[in-house]
Amino acid sequence: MMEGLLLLGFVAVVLSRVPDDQYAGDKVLHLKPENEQHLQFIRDMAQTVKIDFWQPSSLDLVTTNRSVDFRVPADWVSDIQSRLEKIGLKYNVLIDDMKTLIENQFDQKDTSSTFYNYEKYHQWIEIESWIAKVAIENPRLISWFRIGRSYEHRNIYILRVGKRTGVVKPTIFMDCGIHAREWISPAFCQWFVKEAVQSYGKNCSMATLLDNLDFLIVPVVNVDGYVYSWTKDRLWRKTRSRNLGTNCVGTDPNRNFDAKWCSIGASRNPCDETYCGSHVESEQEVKAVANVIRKYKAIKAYITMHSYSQMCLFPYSYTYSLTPNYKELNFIARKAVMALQSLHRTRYSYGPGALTIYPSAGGSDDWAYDFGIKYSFTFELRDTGRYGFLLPESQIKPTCEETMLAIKYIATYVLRHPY
Ligand code: 0X9
Ligand code: ZN
Ligand code: ZN
Repeated sequence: MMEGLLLLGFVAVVLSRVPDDQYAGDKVLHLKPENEQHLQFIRDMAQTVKIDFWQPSSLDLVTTNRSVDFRVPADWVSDIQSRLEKIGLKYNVLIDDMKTLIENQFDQKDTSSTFYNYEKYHQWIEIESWIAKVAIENPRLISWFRIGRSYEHRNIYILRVGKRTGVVKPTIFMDCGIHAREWISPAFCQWFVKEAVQSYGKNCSMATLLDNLDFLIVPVVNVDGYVYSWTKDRLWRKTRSRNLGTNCVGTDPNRNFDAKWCSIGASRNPCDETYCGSHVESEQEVKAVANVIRKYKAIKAYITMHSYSQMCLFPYSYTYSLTPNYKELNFIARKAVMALQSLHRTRYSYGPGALTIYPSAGGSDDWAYDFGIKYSFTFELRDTGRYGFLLPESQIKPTCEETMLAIKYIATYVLRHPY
């Protein structure tokens, strides 16, 4: 079975790209509402045209001092543009043609390397065989387990990365790919593992971390959604579980954790992007992650990778209240962001989720924190909207390089502050 896995991933994979005219001519507009009439227009549009918020912020967050990005379907573009001009609502065209952008995220030049190309986005079957291969080739540093199965019966894997010492070490849990379309996130988890194995023995700071800590890494949590974002809809966010009484598919895994579930910034409508699910941990993928965290008693930090907006967030998101260790979390986030910025001057903001991005319940970071993991962070990786979820492959390397600095800062901090 293992051999089959390895073979599958390392033959050239023919991409089944998205259906031909999907997203052709769709634009993303950046709106700056200035008065109540503008706000009302945005609310009406969201209702009637089913314009998508480019980011999953909710309608009640649209205010006059906050700009908002909308994806407008091609056949509505001219109508909406003229109506925007009529009411004097200022806007920029953030993305001129979604389809072109979707195609352009893939690097044209073929830079296939002998082992594995970490500067490309990879389909799930490639990532799956990479997981097996990287573990088998680095037995003293890596072991791998299956932590569960997805709704569509795919395996969900975890890699344990760290020097085997025979004693229980403080552990940092990191997951990627909770949201399907945020492709830079799984790419970062893979990059992190690559850095760990390549720099062990060479790079002193990484060796210190791996000698004294374990990392538990889930490269892709929402595997079904990830596959769907490659084959059917590049902008898919949720899981692929079926919902009773509707044709709308999927639950937002980051609204499905047991953290003041569905109380704020989440929807009870299965057709919405932020559907919280039929009950807490209704999603097998969410249950798999939560079960591992419940089982491993040594987890001292939880880190989850998302995109986009360039932020380092920490609890809470389900309430505006600050955590008891707010000062410490804010200090760590500030330092992590400073480390990140030192490489390519990429600017990140940081703070509690509710105040920094938007209030929303049922997220993994809040759940991990309330479970007792006091160092809990959500990263929103590059960029700030130019490409959004469609970040070109040419940005994988700089994004991952700078993010490594933030993660290494947090890991070093955790090592020096045992609890
Ligand atoms: O809304 C989310 O789930 C995250 N943003 S994203 O654009 N990647 O979807 C932010 C999560 C912040 N944390 C919590 N809401 N708990
Ligand atoms: Zn996300
Ligand atoms: Zn660089």
